[in-house]
Amino acid sequence: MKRTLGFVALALASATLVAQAGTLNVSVTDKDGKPAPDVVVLVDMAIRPAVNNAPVTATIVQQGLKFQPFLTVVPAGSTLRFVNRDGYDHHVRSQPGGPLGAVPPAQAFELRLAAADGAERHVDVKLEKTGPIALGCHLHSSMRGQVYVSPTPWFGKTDASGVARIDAVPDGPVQVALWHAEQLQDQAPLRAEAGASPVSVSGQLNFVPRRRRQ
Ligand SMILES: [Cu+2]
Repeated sequence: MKRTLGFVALALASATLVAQAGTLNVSVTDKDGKPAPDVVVLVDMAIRPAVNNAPVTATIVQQGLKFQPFLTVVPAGSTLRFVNRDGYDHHVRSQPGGPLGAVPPAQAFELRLAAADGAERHVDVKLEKTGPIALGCHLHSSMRGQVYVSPTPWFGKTDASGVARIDAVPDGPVQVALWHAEQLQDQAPLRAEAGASPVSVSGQLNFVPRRRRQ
Protein backbone atom coordinates (compact mmCIF):
# COMPACT_ATOMS: atom_id res chain seq x y z
CA MET A 1 0.00 0.00 0.00
CA LYS A 2 2.79 2.37 0.97
CA ARG A 3 4.55 1.61 -2.31
CA THR A 4 1.40 2.49 -4.28
CA LEU A 5 1.14 5.86 -2.52
CA GLY A 6 4.79 6.55 -3.34
CA PHE A 7 4.09 5.84 -6.99
CA VAL A 8 1.07 8.18 -6.97
CA ALA A 9 3.22 10.94 -5.42
CA LEU A 10 5.81 10.46 -8.15
CA ALA A 11 3.15 10.60 -10.86
CA LEU A 12 1.82 13.86 -9.42
CA ALA A 13 5.33 15.31 -9.35
CA SER A 14 5.78 14.49 -13.06
CA ALA A 15 2.43 16.03 -13.88
CA THR A 16 3.61 19.24 -12.18
CA LEU A 17 6.77 19.24 -14.28
CA VAL A 18 4.76 18.86 -17.47
CA ALA A 19 2.74 21.91 -16.46
CA GLN A 20 5.81 24.11 -17.00
CA ALA A 21 5.17 25.97 -20.19
CA GLY A 22 6.54 28.72 -22.34
CA THR A 23 5.86 31.06 -25.22
CA LEU A 24 6.86 30.69 -28.86
CA ASN A 25 7.10 33.80 -31.03
CA VAL A 26 6.92 32.49 -34.57
CA SER A 27 7.91 34.89 -37.39
CA VAL A 28 7.08 33.87 -40.93
CA THR A 29 8.23 35.48 -44.16
CA ASP A 30 7.30 34.65 -47.72
CA LYS A 31 9.77 33.41 -50.32
CA ASP A 32 10.81 37.02 -51.00
CA GLY A 33 11.56 37.65 -47.33
CA LYS A 34 8.48 39.84 -46.72
CA PRO A 35 6.30 39.29 -43.62
CA ALA A 36 3.63 36.65 -44.32
CA PRO A 37 0.26 37.26 -42.64
CA ASP A 38 -2.52 34.66 -42.32
CA VAL A 39 -0.21 31.70 -41.91
CA VAL A 40 -1.57 28.95 -39.67
CA VAL A 41 0.99 27.85 -37.07
CA LEU A 42 0.53 24.47 -35.39
CA VAL A 43 2.78 23.34 -32.54
CA ASP A 44 3.00 19.71 -31.54
CA MET A 45 5.36 17.33 -29.80
CA ALA A 46 6.27 13.65 -29.87
CA ILE A 47 4.53 12.93 -26.58
CA ARG A 48 1.63 15.25 -26.01
CA PRO A 49 0.78 15.81 -22.33
CA ALA A 50 -2.87 15.42 -21.44
CA VAL A 51 -4.29 18.92 -21.78
CA ASN A 52 -7.74 20.23 -22.49
CA ASN A 53 -8.18 21.08 -26.15
CA ALA A 54 -10.36 23.99 -24.93
CA PRO A 55 -12.97 24.28 -27.71
CA VAL A 56 -14.20 27.81 -28.35
CA THR A 57 -17.01 29.58 -30.17
CA ALA A 58 -15.42 31.70 -32.90
CA THR A 59 -17.49 34.39 -34.57
CA ILE A 60 -17.14 35.02 -38.31
CA VAL A 61 -19.00 38.12 -39.42
CA GLN A 62 -20.37 38.60 -42.94
CA GLN A 63 -20.10 42.31 -43.61
CA GLY A 64 -19.51 44.31 -46.79
CA LEU A 65 -19.40 41.08 -48.82
CA LYS A 66 -16.48 39.80 -46.75
CA PHE A 67 -15.82 37.20 -44.11
CA GLN A 68 -14.29 38.91 -41.10
CA PRO A 69 -11.81 37.76 -40.07
CA PHE A 70 -10.62 36.23 -43.33
CA LEU A 71 -8.84 33.41 -41.47
CA THR A 72 -10.11 31.69 -38.33
CA VAL A 73 -8.08 29.02 -36.51
CA VAL A 74 -9.79 27.01 -33.78
CA PRO A 75 -9.15 23.77 -31.92
CA ALA A 76 -11.12 20.62 -32.77
CA GLY A 77 -14.58 20.46 -31.23
CA SER A 78 -15.07 24.22 -31.52
CA THR A 79 -18.09 26.01 -32.91
CA LEU A 80 -18.17 28.55 -35.75
CA ARG A 81 -20.77 31.27 -35.27
CA PHE A 82 -21.73 33.00 -38.53
CA VAL A 83 -23.24 36.45 -38.07
CA ASN A 84 -24.69 38.41 -41.00
CA ARG A 85 -24.39 42.18 -40.61
CA ASP A 86 -25.25 42.95 -44.22
CA GLY A 87 -28.70 44.12 -45.24
CA TYR A 88 -29.05 41.17 -47.60
CA ASP A 89 -28.94 37.40 -47.40
CA HIS A 90 -25.81 35.28 -47.53
CA HIS A 91 -25.68 31.60 -48.30
CA VAL A 92 -22.47 30.48 -46.64
CA ARG A 93 -20.96 27.14 -47.54
CA SER A 94 -17.76 25.18 -47.18
CA GLN A 95 -16.04 24.66 -50.50
CA PRO A 96 -12.86 23.16 -51.91
CA GLY A 97 -9.83 25.33 -51.23
CA GLY A 98 -6.16 25.63 -52.14
CA PRO A 99 -4.63 27.48 -55.10
CA LEU A 100 -6.23 25.06 -57.56
CA GLY A 101 -9.52 24.70 -55.69
CA ALA A 102 -8.76 21.02 -55.27
CA VAL A 103 -8.46 20.66 -51.49
CA PRO A 104 -11.73 19.27 -50.13
CA PRO A 105 -13.03 20.94 -46.97
CA ALA A 106 -12.35 19.00 -43.76
CA GLN A 107 -16.06 19.27 -43.07
CA ALA A 108 -18.93 20.21 -45.39
CA PHE A 109 -21.75 22.55 -44.40
CA GLU A 110 -24.11 25.02 -45.97
CA LEU A 111 -26.27 27.61 -44.26
CA ARG A 112 -28.55 30.42 -45.25
CA LEU A 113 -28.19 33.68 -43.32
CA ALA A 114 -31.08 36.10 -43.58
CA ALA A 115 -30.41 39.83 -43.95
CA ALA A 116 -29.59 41.66 -40.72
CA ASP A 117 -32.64 43.57 -39.55
CA GLY A 118 -31.51 45.10 -36.27
CA ALA A 119 -31.56 41.95 -34.21
CA GLU A 120 -28.28 40.05 -34.46
CA ARG A 121 -29.01 36.61 -35.84
CA HIS A 122 -26.49 33.86 -36.15
CA VAL A 123 -26.08 30.26 -37.22
CA ASP A 124 -23.66 27.91 -35.45
CA VAL A 125 -21.66 25.06 -36.97
CA LYS A 126 -20.01 22.49 -34.71
CA LEU A 127 -16.62 21.36 -36.01
CA GLU A 128 -15.99 17.65 -35.70
CA LYS A 129 -13.04 17.20 -38.08
CA THR A 130 -9.59 18.77 -38.24
CA GLY A 131 -7.99 20.47 -41.25
CA PRO A 132 -8.72 23.33 -43.62
CA ILE A 133 -12.19 24.52 -44.64
CA ALA A 134 -12.50 27.16 -47.36
CA LEU A 135 -15.55 29.40 -47.07
CA GLY A 136 -17.61 30.81 -49.89
CA CYS A 137 -21.05 32.24 -50.50
CA HIS A 138 -23.52 30.72 -52.92
CA LEU A 139 -24.94 34.18 -53.69
CA HIS A 140 -21.72 36.22 -53.89
CA SER A 141 -18.88 34.42 -55.65
CA SER A 142 -16.28 37.04 -54.62
CA MET A 143 -16.67 36.16 -50.93
CA ARG A 144 -13.74 34.10 -49.67
CA GLY A 145 -12.84 32.99 -46.20
CA GLN A 146 -10.75 30.31 -44.57
CA VAL A 147 -11.03 28.19 -41.45
CA TYR A 148 -8.42 25.84 -40.05
CA VAL A 149 -9.42 23.33 -37.37
CA SER A 150 -6.29 22.57 -35.38
CA PRO A 151 -5.49 19.04 -34.22
CA THR A 152 -3.35 20.44 -31.40
CA PRO A 153 -4.21 22.81 -28.51
CA TRP A 154 -1.20 25.01 -29.42
CA PHE A 155 -1.87 27.01 -32.54
CA GLY A 156 -2.04 30.52 -33.91
CA LYS A 157 -2.07 32.61 -37.04
CA THR A 158 0.42 35.23 -38.15
CA ASP A 159 -0.65 38.86 -37.94
CA ALA A 160 0.03 41.65 -40.46
CA SER A 161 3.70 41.64 -39.44
CA GLY A 162 3.97 37.89 -39.98
CA VAL A 163 4.17 37.00 -36.29
CA ALA A 164 2.18 34.48 -34.26
CA ARG A 165 2.55 34.21 -30.50
CA ILE A 166 1.71 30.83 -29.00
CA ASP A 167 1.52 30.55 -25.24
CA ALA A 168 1.48 27.70 -22.77
CA VAL A 169 3.59 25.37 -24.91
CA PRO A 170 4.92 22.55 -22.71
CA ASP A 171 8.68 22.58 -22.11
CA GLY A 172 10.81 20.48 -24.41
CA PRO A 173 11.36 19.88 -28.11
CA VAL A 174 8.45 20.83 -30.36
CA GLN A 175 7.62 20.72 -34.06
CA VAL A 176 6.17 23.86 -35.59
CA ALA A 177 4.12 23.30 -38.75
CA LEU A 178 3.17 26.15 -41.08
CA TRP A 179 0.16 26.11 -43.38
CA HIS A 180 -1.11 28.68 -45.85
CA ALA A 181 -4.35 28.52 -47.80
CA GLU A 182 -2.55 29.11 -51.11
CA GLN A 183 0.26 26.60 -50.71
CA LEU A 184 0.79 23.98 -53.40
CA GLN A 185 3.19 21.94 -51.29
CA ASP A 186 3.65 21.44 -47.56
CA GLN A 187 5.92 23.91 -45.81
CA ALA A 188 9.14 22.70 -44.20
CA PRO A 189 8.45 21.94 -40.53
CA LEU A 190 10.40 23.93 -37.94
CA ARG A 191 11.88 22.71 -34.70
CA ALA A 192 12.22 24.55 -31.44
CA GLU A 193 12.80 23.97 -27.75
CA ALA A 194 10.08 25.44 -25.58
CA GLY A 195 11.22 26.60 -22.16
CA ALA A 196 10.82 29.07 -19.34
CA SER A 197 11.74 32.14 -21.40
CA PRO A 198 10.05 33.06 -24.71
CA VAL A 199 11.61 31.43 -27.74
CA SER A 200 11.82 33.02 -31.19
CA VAL A 201 11.26 30.76 -34.18
CA SER A 202 11.63 31.86 -37.80
CA GLY A 203 10.12 30.23 -40.84
CA GLN A 204 9.86 31.00 -44.53
CA LEU A 205 7.14 29.97 -46.93
CA ASN A 206 8.25 28.21 -50.10
CA PHE A 207 6.15 30.59 -52.23
CA VAL A 208 4.81 34.16 -52.32
CA PRO A 209 1.10 34.41 -51.49
CA ARG A 210 -1.03 36.73 -53.59
CA ARG A 211 -1.93 39.95 -51.87
CA ARG A 212 -5.50 39.67 -50.64
CA ARG A 213 -7.82 42.54 -51.41
CA GLN A 214 -8.82 44.36 -48.23
CU1 LIG B 1 -23.08 36.28 -49.69
